[in-house]
Amino acid sequence: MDNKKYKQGDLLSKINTPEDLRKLDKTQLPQLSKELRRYIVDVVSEKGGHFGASLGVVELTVAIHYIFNTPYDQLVWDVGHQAYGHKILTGRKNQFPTNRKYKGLSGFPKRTESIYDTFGVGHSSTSISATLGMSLASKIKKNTTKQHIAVIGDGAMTAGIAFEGLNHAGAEDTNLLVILNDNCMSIDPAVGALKEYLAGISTSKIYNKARKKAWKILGKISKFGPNAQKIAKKVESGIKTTVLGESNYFESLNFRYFGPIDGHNTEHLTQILEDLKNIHGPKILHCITEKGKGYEFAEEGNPTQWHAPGLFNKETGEILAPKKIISPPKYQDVFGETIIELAKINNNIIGVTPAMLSGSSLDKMMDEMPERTYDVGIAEQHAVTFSAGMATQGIIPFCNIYSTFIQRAYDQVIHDVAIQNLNVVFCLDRGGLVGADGATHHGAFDYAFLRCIPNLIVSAPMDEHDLRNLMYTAQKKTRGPFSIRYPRGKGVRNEWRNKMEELTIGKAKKIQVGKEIVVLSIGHPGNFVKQASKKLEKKGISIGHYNMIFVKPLDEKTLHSVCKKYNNIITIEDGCLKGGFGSSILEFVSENKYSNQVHRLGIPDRFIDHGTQEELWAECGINSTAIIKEVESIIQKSQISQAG
Ligand SMILES: Cc1ncc(C[n+]2csc(CCOP(=O)(O)OP(=O)(O)O)c2C)c(N)n1
Repeated sequence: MDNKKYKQGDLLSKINTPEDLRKLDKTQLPQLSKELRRYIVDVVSEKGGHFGASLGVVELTVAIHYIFNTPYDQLVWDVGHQAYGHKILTGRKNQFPTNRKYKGLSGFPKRTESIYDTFGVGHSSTSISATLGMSLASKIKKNTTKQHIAVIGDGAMTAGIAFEGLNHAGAEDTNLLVILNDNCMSIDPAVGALKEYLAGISTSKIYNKARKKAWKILGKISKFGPNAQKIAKKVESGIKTTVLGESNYFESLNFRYFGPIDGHNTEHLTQILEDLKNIHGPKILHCITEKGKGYEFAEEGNPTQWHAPGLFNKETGEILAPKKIISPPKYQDVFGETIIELAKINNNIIGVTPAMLSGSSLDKMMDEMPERTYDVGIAEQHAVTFSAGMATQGIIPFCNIYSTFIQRAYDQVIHDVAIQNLNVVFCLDRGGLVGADGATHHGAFDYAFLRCIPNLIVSAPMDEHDLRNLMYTAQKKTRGPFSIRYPRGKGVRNEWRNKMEELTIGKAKKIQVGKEIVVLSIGHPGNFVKQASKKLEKKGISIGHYNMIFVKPLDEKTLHSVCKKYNNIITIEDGCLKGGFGSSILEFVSENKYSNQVHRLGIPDRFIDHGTQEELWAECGINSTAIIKEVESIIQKSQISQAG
């Protein structure tokens, strides 16, 4: 790992923990924020990672750690992609350049990494529930001094679980502060009615005028001693009922709503946070921030692009790998182009994404056919049931969800789609090991948790042509639920726009015939098998290979002939070994009383951290080297046993 030292600035260089930060004078906080921001720009431009969100919360991060007694006070970052400043201020400054690298810091807060990371995150919208849990635990322990703070974005606030947390928290008398970090953006522009509502509050002139006056009084409430609570309540309800009426969303859930305030003003932020410390019960502080704040190219550019821009030239703002179709293309782009092609010939097709418009490349369809493309917010459960509703009316939704995020909607897949045998096409992007996002984001479990669901077709393409053919097949006739799972990153073909053809459901493709050993692959690892067999051929070893395409239904006819022809079957999948594709082959062999040896390659039974996909595949034994090793070991063992 390269050990380049990054400049830290006079103040930042002296800060290792929030305790050091608290020794600063309040007037030094803007300078510290500047240095922190510059350090993030310097490192992320050269090392990659999430970007705009962390820059947007620099002042908020400094203010929270300055005012609250972390780690005693419990701070939870929602999603955690914006927590780089937090990591740097909480003992990980010098390791920050290893962020998201193999064996380096995780890109998200992680309990095993730091005592300041109170809750592991990565998937969104958990912060309110988790913090409420912590605050009620404090109550059970009769601890009335501990503060519990959730920082959640306006995008994350669109998820059902965030509402569930608010709903519960509003009915509990605990010491909970929710800081709503409102930058009007998810990864793509925020969507939905809540966005309109928040924009309404933020721009209401009468409200803001009244609020400013009220804050002047509220700023002094801590000096009112025992009467502080009463006075604060009076002032707030004064402005809220006159200006917002009874309709304040958060107030109606029994939260006390403060704001909106400028989330980039450390003086104001620290003053308000100090005041809020003295107000008991569930409260929400609405902060307005700007994604990419303080880095002119991000401020002026496209915030979606600056969410996670990859490497860039910090002086010129040039993004080194701009988003365009490359060759071979990314699987997501093949999906994004193909759905448009299909939607042009089939009027019933629509596209659905829960907040991953550009990540799934469904933004292409949104540009071309906005009336047939739905970004429903960070709401995977809703995306699935909404698609189910559409399907009852003969529409064919292509519901694109990252493999890891469909875990959120498991019941909806079973209850709302599969039981009713509805024709929803699940396009599961980022299947398998995804790389730098790590354990929270690997799409490791989908084969295992989908293949046990009746009615559901479970498939995975080996390359771009398979993907296009599967998409074509899924909409060609009504077949019930159909899942197509593909990996993060590039495919393998420069010429990928084949003339699409209908596949036979549950039919494997024979790639080559071999002698003793056959490899059954599902999905993109089939390409590793191709590489391995070329190398093995040079050593005079010939292996059979089938690209199974379908995990369910399995191609039983092919499997019977495979079991009769080959003694040794190697299975390979970029998915968990427990219960996955290889397990389905073991079941087949056992249930049909064959005596083949089945050797499974795939993700072992533990959570895999972050790194490049290549590093992680190597760690798990999902690559051509692992296949060659397995083949040679089988040969060696069988020769030994033959000799014996
Ligand atoms: C359940 C889930 N779905 C999707 C994502 C992908 N994702 C990561 S960050 C993000 C946007 C979050 O927006 P917001 O909370 O407003 O934070 P911001 O980036 O604007 O600061 C999304 C959709 C996720 N992490 N978790």
